[in-house]
Amino acid sequence: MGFTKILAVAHTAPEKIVSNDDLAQLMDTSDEWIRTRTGILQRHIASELETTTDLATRVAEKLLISSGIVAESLDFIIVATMTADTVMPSTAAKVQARIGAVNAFAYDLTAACSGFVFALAQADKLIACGSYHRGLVIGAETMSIVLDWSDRSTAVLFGDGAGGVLVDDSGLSPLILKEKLRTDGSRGEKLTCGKSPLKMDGRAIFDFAMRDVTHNIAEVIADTEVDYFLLHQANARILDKMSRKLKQPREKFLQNLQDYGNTSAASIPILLSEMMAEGIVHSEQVLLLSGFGGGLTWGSLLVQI
Ligand code: 4VN
Repeated sequence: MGFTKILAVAHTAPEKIVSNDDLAQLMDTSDEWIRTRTGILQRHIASELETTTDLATRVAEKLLISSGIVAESLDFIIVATMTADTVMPSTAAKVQARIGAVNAFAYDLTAACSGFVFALAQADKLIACGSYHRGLVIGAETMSIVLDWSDRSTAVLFGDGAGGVLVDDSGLSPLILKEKLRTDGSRGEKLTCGKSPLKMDGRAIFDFAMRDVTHNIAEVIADTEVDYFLLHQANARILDKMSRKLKQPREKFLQNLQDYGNTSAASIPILLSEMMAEGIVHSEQVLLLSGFGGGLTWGSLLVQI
């Protein structure tokens, strides 16, 4: 009956790893180009049998095991994804069935790379309203399904994976100290996916991240001392430039995109889970989570986990 609290974090990725050199066999690119322009060294790619639902379910199972909570006690499941296996039923509904969360309502949230941030903000409000006490917030993607493998400007950037958190209402103080979620549908055409494979105006999205997202982060942090920045893992050069623009040490911008590429809605929860497992991120710290991408959507949460 208190504030939202993160009780468990978990992540997973397909076993198959594809290196930059592997990609250079398939298209006219090189490890040198990908590494220097993006910071990405490898990505995980789903096998033909592995779906977004499989990845999301694996995260859900890990969250239940590590928290010792039974599926029947969950009140909601939100899966942030832009690569649902089917539009209907939703990924979240399939996860609900697979884990036996018979008392949970479940739905997918589509906000591209901002999906996890939007979903966590929403879960916090579900808990704040007092009607729901426990739930899962998962970001899960098989970007490999929606890529144009003949387009070297996008195919090298993305990867597959899933991450998530189990939240309940046992917090003694607010999880979210400040938030600001944004959308500009008028620039939606700069990054599209759906009826045809993913297409991106790289220059426009890069500029959007540098201008609008940096401004949004600055607004949310104001003069708060932030321990770590967990930003959408799109491109290491973005993180370099943002740290300079925000006048924050680059070491505070956690990064794992070298191992995963851009996993869209999964990138922030995978990063959070890895950094907590390594003991770099822990409770009491103040974190800035920021997602940004298709829609265009963007948003930042200042959280104390
Ligand atoms: C946020 C961003 C990106 C993104 C945009 C451009 C870009 C990633 C363009 C220039 C190219 C290297 C790659 Cl900032 C994507 C998303 C979508 O999740 C969100 N890379 N690049 C070069 O020539 O250096």
